[in-house]
Amino acid sequence: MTRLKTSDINDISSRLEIYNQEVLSKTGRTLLGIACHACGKDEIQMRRQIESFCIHVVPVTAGQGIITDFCETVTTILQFLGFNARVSDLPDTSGVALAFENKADAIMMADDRRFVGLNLNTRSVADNSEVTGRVFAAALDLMAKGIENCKVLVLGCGPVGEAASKTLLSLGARVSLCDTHLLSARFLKERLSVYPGGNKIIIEEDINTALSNYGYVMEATPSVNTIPDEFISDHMLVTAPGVPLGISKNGCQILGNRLLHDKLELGVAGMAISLVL
Ligand code: 2YH
Repeated sequence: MTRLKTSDINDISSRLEIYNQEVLSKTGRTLLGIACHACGKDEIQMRRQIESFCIHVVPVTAGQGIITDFCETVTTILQFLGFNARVSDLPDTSGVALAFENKADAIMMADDRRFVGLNLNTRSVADNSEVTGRVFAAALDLMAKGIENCKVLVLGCGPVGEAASKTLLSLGARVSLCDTHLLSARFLKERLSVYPGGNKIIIEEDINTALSNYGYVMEATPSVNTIPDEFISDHMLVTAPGVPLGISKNGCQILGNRLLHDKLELGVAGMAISLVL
């Protein structure tokens, strides 16, 4: 699991408007729009609800401790979307207590293993890995103008790839799995076999051969150079929640508008929307 660094996130806040426009031009929807699409929620109805939805973002000192700018950046993303969000004045247990005492609707907090949103009224939990997979799969659906019946290669069979695969199956895509650990792909295929379309999942054992055969790719690995430049075709569409990104700078230029990648924004948007009733 990748632990975010301050250098990964410290320009997110100042670039949110630019990123929102970029996302709009690539998918036809804003950050909020993609998050609503991923959660099956109506954007106009959501807009009305979120301004009164109060989220405390609680710093966590456990494990490797505070990441400078992490809570501030999460809060800025939430405020940009229209939520009533703030960084808690207190960390850890005291911050959680303060959120309850102040009647916040939700908390967001992360340690070294999990980044979660907790709805304090409904007890629902939004897990960053799960929601990120779901949101980037929904974004691929938008970029493809409908992913139904399309072959999609999911690179990485961890929690993000698993959630993405479930969403892609629910959208009617034909999912293929690829992971450097073949057993991870096999176990995931087994888990997904109970979902509609899950019995048709293919495991691709050789990533480079696979890349030549797919126009739609979900890059959900924590590795660099998973999609080498020479395997980027002119029609390939890629959504990439993986950190670090598995595509070179040159590869990003080749893909241009056919690549959607970020380290925090879409995941946080999806978590927040899935917390709202
Ligand atoms: O980056 C992380 C973990 N790798 C969780 C990722 C889940 N997809 N955690 C952030 C830690 C934040 C820190 N405790 C803080 O500043 O509060």
